Amino acid sequence: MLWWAMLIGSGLITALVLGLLTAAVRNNGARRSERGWIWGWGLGFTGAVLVVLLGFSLWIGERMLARGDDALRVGAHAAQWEWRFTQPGPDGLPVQTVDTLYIPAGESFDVEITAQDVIHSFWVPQLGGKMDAIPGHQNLHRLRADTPGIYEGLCAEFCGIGHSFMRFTVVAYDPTGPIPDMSADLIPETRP
Ligand SMILES: [Cu+2]
Repeated sequence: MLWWAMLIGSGLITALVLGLLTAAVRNNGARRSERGWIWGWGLGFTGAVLVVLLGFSLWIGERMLARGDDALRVGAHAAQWEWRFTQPGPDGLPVQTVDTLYIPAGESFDVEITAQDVIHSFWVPQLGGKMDAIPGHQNLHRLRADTPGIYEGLCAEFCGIGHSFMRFTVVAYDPTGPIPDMSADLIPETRP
C-alpha cells in the first residue's frame, strides 16, 4: 500500500515536470506569470504531495512496527549457512524447520531474528524490508502476507563463502484451512 502511494505521489510530480518540459519546448515566446508557476506548482503542489506522502508513510510505518501486542511470534535463527525457523506446528505447538517458514496469510506476525555466528540479514522482498540478524541480540521485525502463497527470502548481508546458499521460503497458508504438511522441512532432532 505504501509502495502504491509513493508511486502515485512521485508519478504526479514527474507528470508536472514532464508537462513543464513540454511547455518549455513548445514555448512560442508568450510569457506567463513566473511567480504563479514557482509558488503555485513548484512549491505549493509538490510541497502538498510530499506532505501527504510523509503523513501517510508515518501512519503506515507506525503500524508496521513490532510491538508488544498479541501478534503471532515466530523465530528466525541465522547460521552459516542456513535459516532455522520456529513456528506453530499442525497441533499448535512450536516446531523447528530449516529454510522454510510457515505463517498464516492475512495477519501480521513478528519475527524474532537472531544469529549464531556472524551478522546475517533477513529479507523477504515481497513482504517488507530487511532486518539484521546479529549474534547475541534479538531483533523484532513485523511482516504480513496479504494472500496465501510462496514468498522467496534470502540473506541480504554477505556472511561468508556460503552466503548465496542462504535462501529460504515463506509459505503463507490460508488460516481457515489446515496447516500445510511441514514434515519435509522439520529439523531431524525435533521431528516427532
Ligand atoms: Cu547469511
